[in-house]
Amino acid sequence: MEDLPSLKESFLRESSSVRALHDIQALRVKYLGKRGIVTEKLKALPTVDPAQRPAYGRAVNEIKQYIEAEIARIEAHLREEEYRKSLLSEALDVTLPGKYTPPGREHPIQHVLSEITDIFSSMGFEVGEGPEVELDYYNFEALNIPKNHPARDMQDTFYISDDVVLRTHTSPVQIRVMEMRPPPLKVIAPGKVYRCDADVSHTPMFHQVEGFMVDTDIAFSDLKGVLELFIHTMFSERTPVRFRPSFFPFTEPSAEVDIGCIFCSGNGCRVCKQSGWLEILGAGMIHPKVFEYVGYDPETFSGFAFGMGVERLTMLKYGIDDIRLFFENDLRFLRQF
Ligand code: 2U9
Repeated sequence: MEDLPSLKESFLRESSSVRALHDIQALRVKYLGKRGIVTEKLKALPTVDPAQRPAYGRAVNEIKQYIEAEIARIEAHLREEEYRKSLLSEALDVTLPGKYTPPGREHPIQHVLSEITDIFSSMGFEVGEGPEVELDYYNFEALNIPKNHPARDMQDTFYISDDVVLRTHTSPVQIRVMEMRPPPLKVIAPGKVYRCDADVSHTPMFHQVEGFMVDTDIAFSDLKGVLELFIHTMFSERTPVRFRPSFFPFTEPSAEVDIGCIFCSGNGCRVCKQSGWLEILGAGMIHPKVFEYVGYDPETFSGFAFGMGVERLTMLKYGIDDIRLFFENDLRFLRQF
């Protein structure tokens, strides 16, 4: 009984010097823990003189309750203080400027591809799609490109196996469309194509837009009308257009299409190699053999087809002299468009 006041006193002294939450925990263990001073006093209760035991028990319990309440009060105070400090140290200044993430933009090739697609869509052409890993049959055979044709050489074509290739043009898409649907048809096939070639004007992968139209009575004049309208929309209404005879296995007759040089207005410069003209398209009337492969009667139907390389067109449109710039992802180059 006698040492109970000094117990309270020592607790008061120690608790007044508590500054942090871990100190309060130590104090709790010291006084109220399993072997704490107050706990030991309660454990000693049976050894106390039975006459004094109730008074002793009450006194110890009173001290216990007092210490419990004090510890809870100090702990709450410390927690509150800690919270206040964290509010100050972790304060967020919502008025500071954010970190700038520049928005991405369309790649120039994708931009020109969309431009081409939009022009043909406005003329009523549908957009067709097909596999980039293609059967030799669709890529060559059905397009009247015979087994001994140089385009089939390993030097020019990526072979996956004897009869599977990476498509070298998007024409197989058009064969697949014709196999599935009867005329009349007006379809363009934009997409990636692959050729085993690499220099300033060739990359192993590039983009093409090919297109065709089949119906009864389609004439070369229809081809001229469609391509002239395309060129005049893509470049300018005043751009001169010229058709030159050419050869493709899948068209007969065939033509290459030139526009008056947009850099020197036809006077002759470095880009047009002093000729005044730039070649931008290949085209022709679909070969009767191709119609036979897809099961169309060449006596009933006729059609035209054309093809263009998107990288080449983009280079001409923006005066770019190295095709590899499109694939290096140098932002200084890409930001100019
Ligand atoms: C079918 C029948 C005929 C598509 C054509 C061209 C001419 C042509 C090249 C231009 C540059 C491809 O990117 S390039 O190397 N294309 O010259 N393409 S006629 O003829 C077809 C297509 C599909 C069924």
